[in-house]
Amino acid sequence: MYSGAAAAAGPPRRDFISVTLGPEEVVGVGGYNNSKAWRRRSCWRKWKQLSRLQRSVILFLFAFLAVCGVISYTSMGEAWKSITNKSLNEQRTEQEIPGLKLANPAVLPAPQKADANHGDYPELSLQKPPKPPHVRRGPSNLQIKAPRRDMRLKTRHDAVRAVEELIEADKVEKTEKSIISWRGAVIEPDQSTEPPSSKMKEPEKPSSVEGEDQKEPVPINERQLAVIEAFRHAWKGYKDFAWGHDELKPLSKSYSEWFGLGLTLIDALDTMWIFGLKEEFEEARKWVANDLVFDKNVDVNLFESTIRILGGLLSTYHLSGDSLFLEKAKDIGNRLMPAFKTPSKIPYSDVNIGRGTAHPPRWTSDSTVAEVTSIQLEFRELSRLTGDEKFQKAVDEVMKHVHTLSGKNDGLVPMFINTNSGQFTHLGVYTLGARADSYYEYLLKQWIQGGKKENELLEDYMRAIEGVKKHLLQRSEPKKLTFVGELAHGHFSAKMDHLVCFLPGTLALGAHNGLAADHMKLAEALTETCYQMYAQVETGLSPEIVHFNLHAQKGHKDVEIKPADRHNLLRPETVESLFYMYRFTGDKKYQDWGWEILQNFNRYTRVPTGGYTSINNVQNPSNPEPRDKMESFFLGETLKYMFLLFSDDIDLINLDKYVFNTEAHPLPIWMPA
Ligand code: DMJ
Repeated sequence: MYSGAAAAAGPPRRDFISVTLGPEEVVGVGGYNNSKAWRRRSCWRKWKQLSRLQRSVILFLFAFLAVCGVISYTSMGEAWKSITNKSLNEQRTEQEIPGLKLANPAVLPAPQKADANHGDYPELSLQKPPKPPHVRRGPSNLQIKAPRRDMRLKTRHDAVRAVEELIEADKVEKTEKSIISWRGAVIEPDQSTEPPSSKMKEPEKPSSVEGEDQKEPVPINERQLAVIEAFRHAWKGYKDFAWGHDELKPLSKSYSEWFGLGLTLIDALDTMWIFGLKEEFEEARKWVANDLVFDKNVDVNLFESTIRILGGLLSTYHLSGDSLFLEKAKDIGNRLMPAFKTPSKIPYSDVNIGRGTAHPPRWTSDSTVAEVTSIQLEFRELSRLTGDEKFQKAVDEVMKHVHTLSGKNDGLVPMFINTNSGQFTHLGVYTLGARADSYYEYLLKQWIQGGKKENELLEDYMRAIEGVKKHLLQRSEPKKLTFVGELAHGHFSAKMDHLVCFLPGTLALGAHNGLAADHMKLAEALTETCYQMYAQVETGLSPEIVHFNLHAQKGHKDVEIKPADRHNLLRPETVESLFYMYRFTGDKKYQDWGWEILQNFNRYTRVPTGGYTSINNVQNPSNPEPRDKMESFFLGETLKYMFLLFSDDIDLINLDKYVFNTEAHPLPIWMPA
């Protein structure tokens, strides 16, 4: 049939004829017909009545509008996506850590440091940093998933199950495409930090915070879970019996006070962040916000409070982006400044942070060389963050002064320095152990922190390592272990503190940063030695000090231990070096050695009711004689380095972006612009 309306319009042109057959057309005949088909036909007719030109114009307009529509839809979609993502992220972070806002990445040009020495040191030619051969260049991300809150691992089996659960949960999250971690200890490539300039007006931003650009989380493995379990056990003891105090006494279920500043809690903050222990972190944060008061009439040791408290607060600020920690860091930093008011500008060892007075120890006007030269990373970073140059000025002056001092022996320094004269005292004794150790560590680390420009620091470091090689290295019998002894007025002693075991890690870090390749060889040999300081002992735990045998004797091992030296304080240095060595070589033996050490800590130092304890006798497995004290560095350093050692994620505190202070608190490297 044909349409009546078409007929009324006059004789249809041939091409106007349109015939549509179907039931709705039958229904519509003769009455009001608003059917789709009818409307379609009527429009078609009108269309056909238009001239060719009119039709072309209309078609062109339609096409134009369609193109515009497609373009604006795409860009609106993008904008909407980013708005919703952003607010989602913010909501989540707010829910997870109340009061914690995502901070902005710091992307600022890096001005030249005013006093940077750009002189040439031909003997210090840098090699290209070697690439870690093993570790897949994984997601540049620190966001391993936070373990479940209710996770209480009792057995190895539990640990395995927990890993499986994590992997399962990971899969679910991936499919939901809603991965957001509450932690974000990572510096994005474009989030460079800058060194303090001579102007230093604007306060700096934290180096690392969670961005919107989430990357794949790396699952925590079984050994890492075992470290988390150990941490939780230690934390339980601290929480139950020593909350807010300096150190746990796990056997007497009480605490000891050193400065009365919650030392363990502050030292452990960034460890909890890195481990993903959100609940514990939040609780500790509350304590910092409400109970941590520095306005106290108390004497604190400048070095210890700098590396543990100032360092801990600064790194926690960087990892979390929470300004509370920066405020507290500024407060303690200012209160420590009176220490530098000495005739020589070499700081006193002790400061009363309430009264603003400082003094040397009662028996001497000397300070320890390691102490006055191992506060620089923290004070320099405080200047960079606050824009107040006084902190950096004070500590730089110490380094410059020590650089020029006589009394060194091929770069090796004595152990004491006088705060009046500014001269070294007790000349002639050289060690890489107590009272000198971190001087060497901070030479290299400041150089790295400052973007490898301060050549005096590098020069002093390289000379010192040459000094170590020349005066302090020997090999033991029977295993021919390379060790670092001591020199006293020309006499070599085969004594080595456990503290010296920081050195292989530092050497490896230097080699990674382009320094001599033979430093890495030495690092490998010394790491083996430090491991043997554990392996050759009955409990598998190192004593505080060992003496190496220089001559082979039947039935004697390399390591000898004197009764006064056979305690173990849960120290970190060997595990620290294992961590660096694994990061840079990928050799799994370092992880296995660390695993053995963790198991021995669990076997001999773990207190069932919570916490770990130092022990008096590493040679007696049936009675290691617990000392009833858990040092804060067990949580701040030892367990943190264990966790990092067992990780295959090189971006879990990336060593090209962070430098650890001597208490294992990571601080950002000042990237060039
Ligand atoms: C820590 O406080 C620091 O590592 C320091 O540099 C040396 N002593 C302890 C750990 O052994």
